[in-house]
Amino acid sequence: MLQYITTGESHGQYLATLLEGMPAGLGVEMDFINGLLRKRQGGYGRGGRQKIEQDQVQILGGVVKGKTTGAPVGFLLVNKDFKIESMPELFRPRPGHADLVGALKYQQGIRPVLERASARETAMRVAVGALCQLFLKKFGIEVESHVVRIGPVEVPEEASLNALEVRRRIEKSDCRCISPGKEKEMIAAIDEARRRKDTLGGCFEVRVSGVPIGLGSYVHHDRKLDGRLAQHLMSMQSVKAVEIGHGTRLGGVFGSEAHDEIFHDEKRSYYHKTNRAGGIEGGTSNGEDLVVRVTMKPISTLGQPLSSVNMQNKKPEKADFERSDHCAVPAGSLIGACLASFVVADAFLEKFGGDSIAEIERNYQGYLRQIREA
Ligand code: EPS
Repeated sequence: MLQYITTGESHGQYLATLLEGMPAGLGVEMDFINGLLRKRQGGYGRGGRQKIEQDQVQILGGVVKGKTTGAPVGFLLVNKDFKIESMPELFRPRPGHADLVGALKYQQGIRPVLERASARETAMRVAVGALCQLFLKKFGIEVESHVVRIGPVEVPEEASLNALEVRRRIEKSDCRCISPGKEKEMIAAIDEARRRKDTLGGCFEVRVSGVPIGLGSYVHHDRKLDGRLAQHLMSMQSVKAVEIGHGTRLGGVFGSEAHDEIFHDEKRSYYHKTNRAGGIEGGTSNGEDLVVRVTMKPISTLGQPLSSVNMQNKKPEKADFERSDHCAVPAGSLIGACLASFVVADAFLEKFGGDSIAEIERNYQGYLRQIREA
């Protein structure tokens, strides 16, 4: 239903994207979209680039008088640090980066590879995800994320938090962490990485509240909600693992400890008291919050580079180093929430789709009645 394609290089003149499939009649709050873009640039552990850029998008089409028209929505972001044409070529690929595979596969130098593999591309995905969040809000669905691990520092799980509570708890946190005590430890861990000229990865959790029963499918492999979330989140730079609900933990417990028992009362209809499934059973949302945990590896650009090979003479040399971040997990968590927003908006449109918000609203209310009466 929804599709987007991004273009642009990290140090190119622009980043841009085209989002297709957003229905007509959605109010587009530019302050909200640009607010998320600014937040993406923050987070403890970011490097020098974010002091240069002040990411803001303008809309090129698909929006008239502040509302979507149903036509593709175009976003444009102008890079201040536009210098791609004059940047030096690199010859020593960084282990863990796309440098080596990209240079060999596309038969070109490393520079064009890293310019496109750069996580700066996620600015466009945030613009898309922010619009999807505005769409979801119309139907009472909220998406938020928080950092649950940076390197060795882990935040104890608080299973009952909904997306709005997470938002309130991370509002003033540089690490997007719900625990001020743990945030101090995270900051110390990132400082230690910086001191060692090293980097740190971690894990974040995305929570989506207000999701109706029935998004996704148990019938079609490519419409399964968990599969779609995994694909989109895994496509984010540095992501190495995506877990739905208790995820890998479920491999180590009895079935009786793994599943969420079913209850019913007049007011709530069917519900669960636990949410180990992360809100998805049989590839389909079950009415509980969606809970997705995403693990990011440490950034591969190291101030103390690992061994590599000079691609000009094939001699062993240390990998190239360029200005980078020490830890991007806080920024990654915000991006992850945007990617999840895209997937949920897409699944929502698949189920209740129409050309306008008003038409979708009618479809949605009819379905909610059907579920209540079941
Ligand atoms: C990145 C390298 C750094 C990061 C960048 C991702 O950029 P630069 O080389 O300009 O210092 O800051 O991330 C962003 C610019 C961003 O906006 O997220 C890389 O090599 O992937």
